[in-house]
Amino acid sequence: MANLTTNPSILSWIEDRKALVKPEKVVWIDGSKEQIEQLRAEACSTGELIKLNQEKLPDCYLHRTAINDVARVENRTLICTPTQEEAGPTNNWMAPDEAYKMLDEIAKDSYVGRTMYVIPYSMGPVGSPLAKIGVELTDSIYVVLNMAIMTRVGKAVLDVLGDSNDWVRGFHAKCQIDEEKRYICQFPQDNTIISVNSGYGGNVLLGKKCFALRIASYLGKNEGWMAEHMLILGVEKPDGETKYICAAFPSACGKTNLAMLIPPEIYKEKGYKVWCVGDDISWIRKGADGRLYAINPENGFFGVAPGTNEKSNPNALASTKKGTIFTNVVHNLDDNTVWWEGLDKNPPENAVDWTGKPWNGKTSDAKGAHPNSRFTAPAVNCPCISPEFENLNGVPISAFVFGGRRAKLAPLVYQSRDWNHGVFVGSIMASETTAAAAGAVGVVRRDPMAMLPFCGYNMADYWQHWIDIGKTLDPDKAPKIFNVNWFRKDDEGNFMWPGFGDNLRVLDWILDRCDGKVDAVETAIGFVPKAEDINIDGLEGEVSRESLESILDVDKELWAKEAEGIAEFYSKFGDKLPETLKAELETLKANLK
Ligand code: OXD
Ligand code: MN
Repeated sequence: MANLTTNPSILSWIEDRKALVKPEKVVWIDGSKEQIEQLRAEACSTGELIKLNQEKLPDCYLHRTAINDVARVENRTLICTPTQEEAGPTNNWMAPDEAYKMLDEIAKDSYVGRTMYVIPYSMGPVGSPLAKIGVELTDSIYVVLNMAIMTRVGKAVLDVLGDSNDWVRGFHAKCQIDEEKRYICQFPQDNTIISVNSGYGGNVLLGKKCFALRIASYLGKNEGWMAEHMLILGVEKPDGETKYICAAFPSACGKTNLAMLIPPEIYKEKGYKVWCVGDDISWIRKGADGRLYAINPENGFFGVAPGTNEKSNPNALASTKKGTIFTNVVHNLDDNTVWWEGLDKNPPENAVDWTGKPWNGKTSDAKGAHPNSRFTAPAVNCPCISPEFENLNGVPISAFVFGGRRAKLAPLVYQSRDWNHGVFVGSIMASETTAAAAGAVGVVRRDPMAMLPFCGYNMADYWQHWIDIGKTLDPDKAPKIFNVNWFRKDDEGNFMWPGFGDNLRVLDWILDRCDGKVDAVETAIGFVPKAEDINIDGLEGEVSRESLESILDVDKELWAKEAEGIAEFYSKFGDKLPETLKAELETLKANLK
């Protein structure tokens, strides 16, 4: 097949990889429907994909990964920088020379008898000044078809790149799917990602976490922009004006649900609408007017299936009805569709579980879908996809929202005093572990800006970058920074806030604060709403004024303990910890006295 480009840096890199892995042939992904269709057919012929009921789920397919290959592997994800200090205390590190040598030995000859697919892709709308280009080499059709949903692929991308060397190299080899030799390596200084021995999404769709967060965060530091683990949503008010919010949450805190939320009835009646620009990643840059603008670099949703249903997230569910690849869910043999725990109360009896074994949902105690089973769905399918989704310049951001799962400590919402205090609020983000993940439940895991596994360089330098970006912004134009906690519990262990669509009530207060339309109470940790300013009309029986007051309170004793935990976490960073954050911690401690 003819090369799709004459770009010398791409061609020489492909030659270099070919010499190492020795593919039988090379196929360039041109982005055409015909080629995608032909690859789907080929994957079905080998069993890599199963074609689902084309009447109920047009262009939808099912894939099962190896049983030992079902999630991102943080302990085998390495940042390969010349010194360990550049990677910092929160990343796994290996020196680049050593890592390249190890990876070359693992990947050597691994494509023998196989095809090398060359995927040119754009993160962000093709041609956007905020977009970046990558090329991923892979021996997996599953990867090609997922990348074709999650990113913009094909010839148009290469035409934009021309002969430039400004692109990210991504090399993936399935090898033997050997857990002991599985590595996901980022080389920030070389714009390079190498992933071996996995076939699972987060490890192998190299545009997502590897490029759009780990490599991009490093590029952003050097080029004066930001790559963040944040959803982007627009809230359209009854007057027709839409304001945009970027929000960061650790996993299992409902990011996709918030990004696509359905307004409560009383808000719908007033004319509020919520628009989804992105559910996972934001790339953010200062615009000509001095405000920060964000794009979603992705083109699809790689969402967790279990728990997604008509109530929790009808927009996500609707997004999966065509052109979607399901991974590790239940295959319903009666009508050749899919099912997962939490979809409905009607599990199929004649089915196959995620491991490929016969499964009866009525009699089996074992789960049919893997807890981390996924859908890869095109963003355009989403009923509330923002009309600005393809806007080359992104959307202007009014507020940054951080959040975590804290049963007692953090109030429903609070606002930072200013930008630097907001950076502090992001840096102390933490979430209590849930039963969904292995290990103890209720243990606090620090996850600054939800970037713990995704920051491509020293987290202390990343915080300094946030502080430096703030210095370039006029305070009137800088997004205001907030923290939310949907997960406060009463002494009996019941959630005190309904969450889901009702979270719009909190976003509404946040946007009113941005507009200077509503007052707040200054506390030791920042500005907290007056209970009467959170609209609870229509929540009768769920939230009383008193319980709202109690989820807005700031318990100084608990916060004093928290301050000790923050100091301990900060101590990991030694001298690198920005002075600004040290000072913010001292201010917090003083405020609590
Ligand atoms: C994801 C994650 O899959 O954050 O988005 O793990
Ligand atoms: Mn994520």
